[in-house]
This record gives sequence, structure tokens and C-alpha cells, in this order.
Amino acid sequence: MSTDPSSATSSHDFNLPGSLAVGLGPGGLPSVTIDTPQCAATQSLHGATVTGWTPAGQTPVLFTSREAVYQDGKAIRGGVPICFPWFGDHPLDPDAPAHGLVRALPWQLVQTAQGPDGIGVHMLTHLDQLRADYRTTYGEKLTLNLSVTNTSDSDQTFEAALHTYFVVGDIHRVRILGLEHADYLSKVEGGQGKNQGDQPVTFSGETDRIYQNTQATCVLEDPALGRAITVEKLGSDSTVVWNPWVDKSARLADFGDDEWTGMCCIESANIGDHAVTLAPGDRHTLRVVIKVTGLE
Ligand code: TA6
Repeated sequence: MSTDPSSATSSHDFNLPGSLAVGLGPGGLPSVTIDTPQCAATQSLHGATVTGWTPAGQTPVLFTSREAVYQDGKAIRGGVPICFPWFGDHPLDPDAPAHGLVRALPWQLVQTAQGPDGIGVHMLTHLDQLRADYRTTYGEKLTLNLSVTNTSDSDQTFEAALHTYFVVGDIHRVRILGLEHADYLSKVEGGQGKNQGDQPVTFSGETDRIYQNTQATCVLEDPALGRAITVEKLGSDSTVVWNPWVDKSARLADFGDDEWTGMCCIESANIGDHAVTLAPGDRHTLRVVIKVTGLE
């Protein structure tokens, strides 16, 4: 186990020989690379963004765009960007960045460790009144724990999302199970309130939905790749489903025009009515466990 916050700049303090190395990733940004018998993974200190996870015997599970930009002040297009302390556009400030501040900022690497479920990595960042600790575990499963602590002397309210991009073989053929009968806001229909009904989520156009009051595990069925990805969550009451489809893909400078066919986002979140309010000193954890299974 390596823990030496005072020398966060010294990668030597965090390396786990044969399992984990700290170095410079794309754009010269510091990043952590993991390579074990259970999985291969990468996590940038930039936004603490998990940029890759491939369990042994599988093809990559997390999507990152070939056009992704790796530079300070810009969110990485793919992997698991952390939306915090707000989701989407800032409610009051039109000049504020979408999806909060922390996904485009450098985080501090606090600790790396070998554990029973794989390699653990702990990163943190401080905002004025809130501290975010992000503990990820890389093994046969990918576990993400975003813990937010109120470090101020008054109540604080925040939104959060683990904005996970998944690789799919063909978006036209995937189904997402678990959101049946859930209410959602459809952003491509002016935020209209709708209900999923008894059918799985499928994709036939730009899809941008905030499912509310759902704690359900989602299963992303991918017949083209012959696998299913299970997204289990705890401490999250919102789930966002997104695919930009043709026109939005063409408008995104850091996303290939044709990449929409090979990805979709399932985001575990707390948004809007499910924003979290913490009393001074209190902590809230949003936990996600991702694993790959065969198709039933
Ligand atoms: O999670 C879906 C969403 O809110 C979409 O509306 C789309 O904007 C996506 O996030 C990506 O947002 P970004 O700011 O990373 O381009």
C-alpha cells in the first residue's frame, strides 16, 4: 500500500510494482495505469476520470472518443467523467461550465493499494464547502465510490453524476433493462415528463433522458458484442441515458461523427429533486459497481 499525500508529485510513492504505475498519459496529463491478471485500466488525475477498464478476457468496456481532448479546463470525452457539484447547465450562471467544475480540474492522488477485490485508487479534490473523495477499485468488477463531505458550517446542496460511457457493438441493437415503469424527463422533447412503460430502453434517435426516483440496477444487453454489462448503484436516485445520434455527434468537436453507433451512456446520479443536502460534517456516497456478464 502506498500513501504519502505530502509527496503527491512523486509517482514513485504510489507505484505498485507489477500492478500499477503512475506516469504521463495523453496530453501529458498525469495518470494511473493498472495491469493485473484481473483487468487493465487507466485513470487520469485530470478530473479523476477513469478512462479505461477492460476485464481479463474481454474487449474494452468504457468508451473514449478518438477525438477526446486532454488538457486543463476541458473534460475528457469518455470514460467516467464526474459531474459535480451540479449536473447539466448551472441553474443560475450561464457562463459556468456544464456538469460542474471538477471533471476538468486536476485531482490529488492520495493512495494506491492492493486489496481483496483488486487495485484501489483514492483521489480527492476540494471545493469551497465540499470535499470529494473518489475511491475506485479495479478488478473483475469496476467499483466507483464518490464520497462528498460538507466541510463548511452550513447546509450544502449538490448534484452529482458518474457520467459513464460504455462501448457497444451496435447502438441499434442494444437494450437497457431495469428502467421499466420509471418516470423520466426527455431533454430531446423539451424536458417533457414521460414514463418508460413496460419495455426496455432502446435507441432509434438522439436519446437524452433523466430517469428519476430509480435505484434500479441497469443491464446493458449488447448482442453485437455478445455480452451484457451490469450497472449496479447505491446512493443514487437518478439514472441518465444518453446517445447523441447523428446530428449532435456532428456538433461535438471532441467526438467522431460516426462514433455514436458504438457507445451509450448510463449515468448513476442525483439530479434535480434528488439533489443531496448535507449538514455540516455529513458525508454522502454514490457507489457504482460495473461488471460484464454473458447474454442470457
Ligand atoms: O448526460 C447527458 C448530457 O447531459 C447530454 O445532454 C450531453 O450534453 C452530455 O451530457 C454530454 O455533455 P458534455 O458537457 O460532456 O458535452
